[in-house]
Amino acid sequence: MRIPIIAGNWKMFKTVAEAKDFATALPAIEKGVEAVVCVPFTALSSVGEILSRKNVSLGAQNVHWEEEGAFTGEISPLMLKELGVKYAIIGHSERRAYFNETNETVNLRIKAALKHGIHPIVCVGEDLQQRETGQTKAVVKEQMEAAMQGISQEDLFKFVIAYEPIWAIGTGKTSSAEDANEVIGYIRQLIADQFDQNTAIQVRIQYGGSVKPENIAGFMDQPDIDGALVGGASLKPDSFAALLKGAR
Ligand code: G2H
Repeated sequence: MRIPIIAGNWKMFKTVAEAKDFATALPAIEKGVEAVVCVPFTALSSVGEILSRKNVSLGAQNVHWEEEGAFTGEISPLMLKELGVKYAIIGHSERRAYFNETNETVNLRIKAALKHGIHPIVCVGEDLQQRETGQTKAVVKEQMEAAMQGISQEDLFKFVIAYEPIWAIGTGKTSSAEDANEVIGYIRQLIADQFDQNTAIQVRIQYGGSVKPENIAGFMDQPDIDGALVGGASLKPDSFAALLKGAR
């Protein structure tokens, strides 16, 4: 039985004061769905406790693979752990596109997160040109195989995968729920190929890309979709609460 998981990805939005306002205004989350908010690093220490009182887990948007060192501008898994971070988004398409994130560094970051008890939310997905030229499955296969490189079955259970077609991110365009389910079913097959069917049916896989309260139910109705990674619509407490309601 996979518990649905809705993760907000605030990206580079909200000052500490705004993050606290959000956390304070959010109603307590009822059972039946797991809620996560991945906030900017600056807000982690101020909102973690307020969110935990509302049954919402704290997430980060990236993590480096070393515990410390001369890596200006990066954040270490030790630092995140100290602040109570439970999840970290790894390999978001914006990191891949603008900050030279590769399948190899994604794998390194995943391993570092797991070593420190942080659950990776691993993002995969194709761009528009890849979709239009029929490469969706090949792209996702390469990303998934690299992400799972050297990962034990026990650690794979700690993964959350987010399938985010890049052309649907922040554009208002969504993949149809059926198309998203087909790719997510394929991701499950890739996990089965690497491990086994029993492992594949236990891993939670989200859809991401312009998810909002009005369309969440359609995705959640699909058999292979276990939740959503949500950007824009996670920024307001009432909208985030509505997403959680729609996912139960
Ligand atoms: C995809 C998503 C969150 P949005 O990036 O990861 O953002 O919901 O704004 O499309």
